[in-house]
Formats: sequence, structure tokens, C-alpha cells
Amino acid sequence: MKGYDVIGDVHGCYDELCELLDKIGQSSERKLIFVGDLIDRGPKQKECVALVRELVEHHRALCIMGNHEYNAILKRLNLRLKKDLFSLPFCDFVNTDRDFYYDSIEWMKTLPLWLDLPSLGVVHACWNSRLMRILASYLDSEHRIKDDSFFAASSKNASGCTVTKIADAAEIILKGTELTLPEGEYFVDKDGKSRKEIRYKWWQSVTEETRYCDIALSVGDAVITDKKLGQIKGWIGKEPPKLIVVGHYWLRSRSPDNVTLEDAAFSDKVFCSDFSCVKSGRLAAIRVDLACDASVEKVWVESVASRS
Ligand SMILES: [Mn+2]
Repeated sequence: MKGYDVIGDVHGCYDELCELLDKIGQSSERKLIFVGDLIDRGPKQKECVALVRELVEHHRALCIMGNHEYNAILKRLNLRLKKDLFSLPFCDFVNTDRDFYYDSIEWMKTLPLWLDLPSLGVVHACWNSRLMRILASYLDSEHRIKDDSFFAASSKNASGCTVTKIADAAEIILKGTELTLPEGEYFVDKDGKSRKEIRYKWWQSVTEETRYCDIALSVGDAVITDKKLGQIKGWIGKEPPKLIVVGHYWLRSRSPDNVTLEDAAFSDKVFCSDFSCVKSGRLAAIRVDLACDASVEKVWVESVASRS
């Protein structure tokens, strides 16, 4: 194995995906990996699912679960979602192509929550060993949710209302960590919605002197308060043990013509592959070259422009 090519959130951008795959080229020496969120928002969801599924089934690619696949599965199983979510366009296929819909959901259920490969970890939003240990008994040896664990993995507990420990852990792994801003503080997100919660830099260690603006993640141009965090009980931030690639965060490259490594680097160990292709950004692949001893030799990025 000479390397990994980790492709960011595709969200139905099939034409861009084909172009990126052409650019990367096929090699049995490199492993192609999808970070999840193949579906929703974009124009060609069905083609994306069919292509990635074919690549996975022919052992030419690996694909993990994104929060959009997770939500689609929970909706299909009639399990209550933690928050009242934005619409799930993929679930509209239940009306237009029922066989495809049911079949695809069954396939999505087989996607692992993360990949723990030599020299590389891949997860949709947040790598955290403590949460991964909490999830272990609900997953098989390949980190796929066991069939009888989807109930526990949704937000219901036995009494039907409280969020379970595994549901919390799965949500954080797939959607990232959130922190409530101090009383009266909010920001406006990419969809124009006011939010009191910020995503935060889960790979960063903090002290009581750390300010909210220091750890806020993917808040665009919004100004976040410089108040100090103060109490940091329950903080789960921790530097990961190896190179990690995630998707999920709707990054924008500094230049519309390419994505640089600097654009993609959250830290020297954590890289993000999601450059908002479905919102006129770019579809990117984080490419990891391995040395003979399987250690990381080089990380670089290749990308194509959105056609929308
Ligand atoms: Mn996502």
C-alpha cells in the first residue's frame, strides 16, 4: 500500500466526483476512502450512491458513515432524531424509487463509523478514543453499528425520551462537538440561522483561560465572543494519536482555483476534506503518501471545481 486518497462530502455532486476520480486515477497501490455524506442537498444523489457502492463492493474503495446517512437510516427505522433536523431529501426516494431507497438504506447500515488504519484514522466529524470505547459494544469488529443496536444508537432510551450514552457518542463522532455560548451570545450560521451553540476544535487542549473565539470551528465570518470558557468540566478535546482526516465542516479554500494543504489543515495532524462542493466550493481529496515502513511520508490535496 502506497497511500490513501480520502474524498470529502460528495452530497450528490456526481459529475464533480467523476472528474475528481479521473484526476486521481485508479491504482491498486492506493486506497480510495469516502468520508460519508454522499447524499442530500445535491443534484445526483442516486448516481453517487450507486457509484460509491459499486467501488466499495468491488473492494476498490472504503466508505464510512456521515451524519446524513445516519439520519436517513434512523428516519427509515422510525427512530426519533435528536434534533428536529433539516429535511432529508434522500428519504423522498421512498416515493419515487422505493426499491432503490430501501436497498440503499440497507447498504448504508453496513458503513463503519470510522476507519482505524495503519498511520491514518478517518471519521466523519470527530476522533475521540473515549467515545469510541463507549461505542465499542454496539459495533462489530469493523466499527459498523450492529443490527440490534440502531435503537440504542438513536436518541431514545427504554423510556422513550432521554438520550442514551451511545446516542450521544455516535452524534459527536458523526456531527462533531458542540458547546453552548454564554447567556445572550449567538452567531448566524451558513444557512442564515441564529445559533447559540458553536462547534469547537476537538483536537485542541484548553485551559480555563481559553476563550470561546479561540476554539470556535466552522463559524464562517461570524464574530464569536472573547469571553473565557471558565469551567471546562467534561471537555473532550484531545490531540489525536495519529493522522486524522475528517469531512463535515464546510470549509472554503482561500482561492476558488484550488485547495491547498494549508486550507485543509486543522492542525498538523488533523485534516479536513470537505470544501463545500454542493455550495459552489470544491470537491477535494486529501492524499496521503506512505513510506516503505507505512509511516506518513507526505500529505497533499487535489480538488475540482463545483459545477453548480
Ligand atoms: Mn456532515
